[in-house]
Amino acid sequence: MINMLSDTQTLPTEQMIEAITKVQLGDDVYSLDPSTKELERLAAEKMGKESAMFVPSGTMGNLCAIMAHTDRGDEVILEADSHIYYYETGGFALAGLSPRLVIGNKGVLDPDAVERTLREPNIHYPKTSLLCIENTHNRAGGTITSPERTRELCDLAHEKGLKVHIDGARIFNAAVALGVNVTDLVGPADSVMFCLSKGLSCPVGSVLAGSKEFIDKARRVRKLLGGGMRQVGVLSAAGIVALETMIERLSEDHRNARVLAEGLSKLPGISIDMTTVQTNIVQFDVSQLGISAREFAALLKAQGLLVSTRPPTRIRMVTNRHIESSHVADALQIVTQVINELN
Ligand code: TLP
Repeated sequence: MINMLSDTQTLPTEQMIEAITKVQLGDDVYSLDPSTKELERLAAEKMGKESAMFVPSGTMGNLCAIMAHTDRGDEVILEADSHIYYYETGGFALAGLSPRLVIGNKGVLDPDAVERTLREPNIHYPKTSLLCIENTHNRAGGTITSPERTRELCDLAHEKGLKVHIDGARIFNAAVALGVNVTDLVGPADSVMFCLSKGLSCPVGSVLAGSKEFIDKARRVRKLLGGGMRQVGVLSAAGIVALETMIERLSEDHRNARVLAEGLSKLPGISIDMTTVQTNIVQFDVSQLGISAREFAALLKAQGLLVSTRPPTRIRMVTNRHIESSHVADALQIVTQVINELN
């Protein structure tokens, strides 16, 4: 099987497994787990933030962030197709928040559009206290919000009294693709969550970073959500290896995604917006083939290619460290064969 379901499919590297077996452990709820402390120190340093906290998932990291930044009843501004809104089981509702959606341009928010949603304080309106940015943007196909745009959005939000959280599940993909330091992408924001368990190949885990005061608050929220973990060094040990060894190689995933997208763009019946192919995600539409995404994915699976669907008619393929250029060629051959059999 060629598995392009997601970069979450990556397995730990040998170096990670070795680190996991040798790690010294303690109870992290009592702040006694040395490698978790080291991972959090390293992550905070990489993000240019005061403090950081390990969390079991990106979803929990985002929820800890939004709950630590807001009060019940507040309004949160989200991109309309954002992961937090779309795929996190409405966690903001648990926090008693109301979402205000702004449609971005291929996932990238426009400061003018955000400004138009902001209202003067008035007894009829909820207090708008948080803006979330997703970088890279998953449902838009791995698109990047630039450092300049991030700065503009953060300046606007701060001027209006809002905090800014970045869902940076794949922030290192954005930094590597742009050839910038990750701090250029997260510096102006109040908090960032990034995932260790995607392209960086860890089995489990994400990190939330921000000011010390914010992380202290988020730690209480993590405990509330049941995310206080004990000998979690077995996971943090892999996270340290990820931050030390797995970032730069993401460019290979980007190169493979580009080759894949170029190949797909030449196939009949496939419609792909090449401008969205900026990192390791490739999305395309199969409606011209007169078939649904689910049916198309089932045909690919029968030939040995796993992809995810964006119903009703879009397919997503994600490159990761287990996908080599020969797999890209094989995947293209499978897609071609399925299309030929449809005609
Ligand atoms: N994304 C997963 C699925 O949930 C769709 C994937 O396969 O892409 N933010 C963004 C932008 C994400 O893409 C994801 C995961 C998360 C947050 C949540 O991370 P986890 O899965 O660790 O809760």
